[in-house]
Amino acid sequence: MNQDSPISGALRKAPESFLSRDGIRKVFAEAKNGRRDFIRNAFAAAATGAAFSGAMAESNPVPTEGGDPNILNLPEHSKALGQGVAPDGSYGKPSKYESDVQRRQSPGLTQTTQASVSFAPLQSLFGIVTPSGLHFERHHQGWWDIDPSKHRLMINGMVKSAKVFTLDEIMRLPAVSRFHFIECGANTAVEWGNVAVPTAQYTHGMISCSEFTGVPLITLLELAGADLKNGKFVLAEGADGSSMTRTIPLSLIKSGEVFVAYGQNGEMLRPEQGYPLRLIVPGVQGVSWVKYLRRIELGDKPYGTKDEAIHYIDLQPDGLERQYTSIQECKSVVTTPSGGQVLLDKGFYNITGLAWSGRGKVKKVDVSVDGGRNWRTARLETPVLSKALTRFNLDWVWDGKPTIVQSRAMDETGFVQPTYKQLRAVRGTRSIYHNNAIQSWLVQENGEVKNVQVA
Ligand SMILES: Nc1nc2c(c(=O)[nH]1)N[C@H]1C(S)=C(S)[C@@H](COP(=O)(O)O)O[C@H]1N2
Ligand SMILES: [Mo]
Repeated sequence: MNQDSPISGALRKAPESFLSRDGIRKVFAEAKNGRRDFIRNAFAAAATGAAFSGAMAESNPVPTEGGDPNILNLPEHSKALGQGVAPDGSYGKPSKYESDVQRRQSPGLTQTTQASVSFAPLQSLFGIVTPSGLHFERHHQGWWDIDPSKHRLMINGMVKSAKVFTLDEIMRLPAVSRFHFIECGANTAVEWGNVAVPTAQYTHGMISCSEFTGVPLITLLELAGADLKNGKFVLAEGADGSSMTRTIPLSLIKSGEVFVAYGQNGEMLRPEQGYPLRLIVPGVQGVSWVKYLRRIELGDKPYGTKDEAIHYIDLQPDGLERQYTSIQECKSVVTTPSGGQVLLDKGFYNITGLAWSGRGKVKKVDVSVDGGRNWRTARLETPVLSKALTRFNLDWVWDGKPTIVQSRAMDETGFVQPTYKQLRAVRGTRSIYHNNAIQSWLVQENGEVKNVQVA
């Protein structure tokens, strides 16, 4: 995170004034007033008989009589020679005008020696793929940039002979490339307590979607001579200090869905995402996607490791814990308009957002622009892929009055995303994880959008 950013500074010092609200408002206001200011300036100049001054004169050598100088004047970039290709051996970067599209840390979360979560800026993204540099992060014991030549993956347990693979050996095997979302079980957690964090980045930004490339885990198990008849579960273990260990049912692995990835969006995994090897467990909560994967053990019962006993379990109304709730249920969020954004004026807007389900494809997304009284079906953008983010869009004409915007997704199993009231009726009020309730954004009369909770 950019330590010099005034936005992040404000964030750390004054959580209540949270982020880009002001920045966004300023940008929108400038866009809106640009034309008016120009006309005003043009009139002022005409009245004093003076030429346009400073930068204005530079960019407006031709009298424009109130027209848009951005169209009337040929810009510098249309007249002169542009820059050459990026320096030899360089790696491309986004436009400098996009520099505030960043991962962000939440001032609301406990930070011990270092931050352990960063959120993806969902409100600024398009389509379904998360740029690798903006992928959310969750590190239980910090991240590492591991030397791939020294990294090893061991397959042991109920196998003929334990086998150790180097990365080169794994990359020789038949590969698959698939788009999948990864969502932390703690995504949207603070909303259980109606904390109402200000932006979609903080409410839903512990999700990302990439095209991952790697080798099905079943291939590696077969190469080690695994006892696939008597084996029931595998233990996946990471090589970082957290020794992240998770139990995964062999049935998921036998389907060929689970794979060991080295690729992400066309290049090698990012270090923050587990370079050089991570487990991809489509539809299952993020914690099972073990990063820096170093060992797979085949066994005949769940391992019940520390990470499974104390994390990612939900206390139910009856006092019992809900455990091994690993599938991420159907969920969606409107990303525009969303908290922290400001609508320019009444009129037309493209409502857009993301929907997903850990059980397969998203079948339908309905959107309400009146707090849930009426629903219209949104257009699903293609491709609609299983256990991947799905983009939806809907035409909307805002009448300028305060209103609440929501989305409600349904997946191919027929499961419909619940309201908070429905979810709490089943889960009570003591859950931390696995919140997939309908998100509400209040559009205020002045155009500012706020996070609100509707029961
Ligand atoms: N080895 C290892 N694997 C891990 C973790 C970790 O801390 N160490 N964090 C888990 C959790 S809780 C989540 S939500 C995801 C986060 O993946 P990301 O950082 O690539 O977004 O990785 C999972 N795998
Ligand atoms: Mo997580």
